[in-house]
Amino acid sequence: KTIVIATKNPGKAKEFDALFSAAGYQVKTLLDYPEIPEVEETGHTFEENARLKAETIAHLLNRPVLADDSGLSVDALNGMPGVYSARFAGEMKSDAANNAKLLHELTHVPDEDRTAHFHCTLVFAAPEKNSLSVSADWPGRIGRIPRGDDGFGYDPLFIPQGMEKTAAELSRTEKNAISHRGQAMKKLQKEWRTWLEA
Ligand code: ITT
Ligand code: NA
Repeated sequence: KTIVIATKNPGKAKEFDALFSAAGYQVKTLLDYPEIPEVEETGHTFEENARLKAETIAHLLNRPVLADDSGLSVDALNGMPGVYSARFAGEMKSDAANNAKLLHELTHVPDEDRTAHFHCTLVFAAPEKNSLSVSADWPGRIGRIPRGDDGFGYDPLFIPQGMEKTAAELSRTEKNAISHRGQAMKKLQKEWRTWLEA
């Protein structure tokens, strides 16, 4: 039993691996389907982009596909980078460059104004079915120095609410238990097997 995750981001894929392998499913990603063309993220919301990725690729592969569109919204930046999180510093998509740009933009922002949240929307699409969609947020604040080697993306700068550690200092299990993606998966978990196996 296989579920295709419509992502080329290995950091995301690893988090889904843990979540689906517990249910006896094997996770594949777009890295296993090099023939699938890039789906341009032309939407203005996480929901639109996740739906676009999931439904386009489910149609191309004629099998169930889960897409994740996620990002970081920083209050002092009016919600940026938001849906532009992956390409904040440019199309080259380096996590280090994105983190450096974020720190630079927040240089003069005091600690109490560095609040932010991660958002995750998951859309599960399958041939002949209406897609399932769930979302969740993870509140926190942006630190001043990157810390930690686990996780991916903005994790070394994101300090979850009520914690001192950054998200990159949490183990994958600890992060999944509380993150935007973990919470969205928990919502999906209530519905996806009945939906998929019906
Ligand atoms: P795919 O479209 O191939 O899935 P992507 O990285 O382009 O990969 P998104 O458009 O959803 O995916 O961008 C999400 C970006 O938001 C991601 O590149 C990170 O920079 C950031 N992000 C999302 N979830 C995160 C998390 O759990 N920890 C740290 N950063 C995260
Ligand atoms: Na993206």
